[in-house]
Amino acid sequence: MTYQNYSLKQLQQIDAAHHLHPFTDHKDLREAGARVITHANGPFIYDSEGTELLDGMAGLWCVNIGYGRDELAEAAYAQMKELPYYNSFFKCSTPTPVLLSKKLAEIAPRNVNQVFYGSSGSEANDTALRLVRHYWVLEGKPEKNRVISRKMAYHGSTIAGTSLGGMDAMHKQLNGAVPNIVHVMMPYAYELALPGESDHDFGLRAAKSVEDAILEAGADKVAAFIGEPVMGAGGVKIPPASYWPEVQRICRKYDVLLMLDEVITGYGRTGEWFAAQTFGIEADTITTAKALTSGYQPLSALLVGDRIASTLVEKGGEFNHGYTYSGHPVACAVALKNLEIIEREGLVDRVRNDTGPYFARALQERIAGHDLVGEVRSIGLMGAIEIVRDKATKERFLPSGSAAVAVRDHAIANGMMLRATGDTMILSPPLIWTRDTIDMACERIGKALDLAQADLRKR
Ligand code: PXG
Repeated sequence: MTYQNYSLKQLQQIDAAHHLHPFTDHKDLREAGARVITHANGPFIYDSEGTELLDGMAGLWCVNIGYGRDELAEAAYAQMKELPYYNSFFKCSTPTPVLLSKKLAEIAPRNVNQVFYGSSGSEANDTALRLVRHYWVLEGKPEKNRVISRKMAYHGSTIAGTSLGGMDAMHKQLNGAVPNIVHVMMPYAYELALPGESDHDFGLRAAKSVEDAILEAGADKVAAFIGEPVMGAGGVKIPPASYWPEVQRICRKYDVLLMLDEVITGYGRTGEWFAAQTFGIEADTITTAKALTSGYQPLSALLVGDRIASTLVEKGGEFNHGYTYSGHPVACAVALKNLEIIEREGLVDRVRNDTGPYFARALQERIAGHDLVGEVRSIGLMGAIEIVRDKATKERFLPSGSAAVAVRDHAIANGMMLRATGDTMILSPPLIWTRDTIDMACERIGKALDLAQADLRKR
């Protein structure tokens, strides 16, 4: 690779001069210089200086089968030689999206049998929003066009994704969202449950906020509810068991479509192929991306339930929507190989029966007791650690988010890549992690917590 002719300083200077990064303060970045990741293998990533880091984030919630898989590179190479690109517009198709769609219909919940492709989670959510609104137009109810989402939801960064999402900082910069999207409370018991309120009751109350929003707008005006089964970027917020069944009951009662965003939870993360299966949810659309290819190629798949798909077919007429790269043959070839590897290695079952429960126990037994930790929680291989100043009162350190950044910085210095979001550390490792890898991670995180605590005491 030609980058080897450049020093880290040179790469950082060129990066600062020419490369605008996502979700980045470019003034800060210029001062600090980017960390340049150059290669990776299995569960480890390496920077330009040769530092090895255990990747606790699977890239960005996506590299589920780990790094360095020759089989995926070979699948891409073979497909590029045979047919690098052809479109799937104008009654054309290519073989790999056809076969991938069949595979996805096999592993998806029973009521889901159709797939619409894009290149990112944001695009797939754009498709989902267009599709549910189009559905109600086809059903003769064009006024049923509002969507209910949740505060702190993350549904991507395009205008539709940002509008569906519930991140205040993003909405402020949007300065004018897609209309008719409202945001209700999130099912986050740690901060929002009332004193003495059980998890069960809190889950029902959070679900009730969905019903309240439907009633306020009028059921004949509400197209759909959208939610991440477990809120990811918002801080791995795992809803109480009572939440999803109640949300589903409410959606059915008022004939409101249920849209799941499984961009993070899809393809094994919660110990089933999809979190819809973990929580027993029957959804009308399921947005997926990321681990569909383990991040080796950009690809998203909007899984479309029978109710919407059959209306599209029965009513006919063109759905005026699609992307140049919808069903990209190379990305789909890579996805097929990725799903084959997940199956062959039994990674979903391993998360459900072995590493998921082991991860939960390890966080509980080795991290939860630390003075800085208010709560740990996990589902499958997806976890959160709440950083607090006072365990009993849940008081946070000020300024907000600073303690979690201190933990993260010490973690990275100790060979562990994990992320801070607000005052929460989040973990989403590759599904190839074993019990030994989990032990290694807990040891490094424990050390980072100790070192951060020493710093915070000095402040
Ligand atoms: N939905 C969900 C639930 C996501 O997590 C998207 C949609 C958008 O996908 P694309 O492929 O358009 O990025 C995501 C993406 C973070 C972080 O900081 C998370 C995401 C993206 C960027 C940063 O945790 N998730």
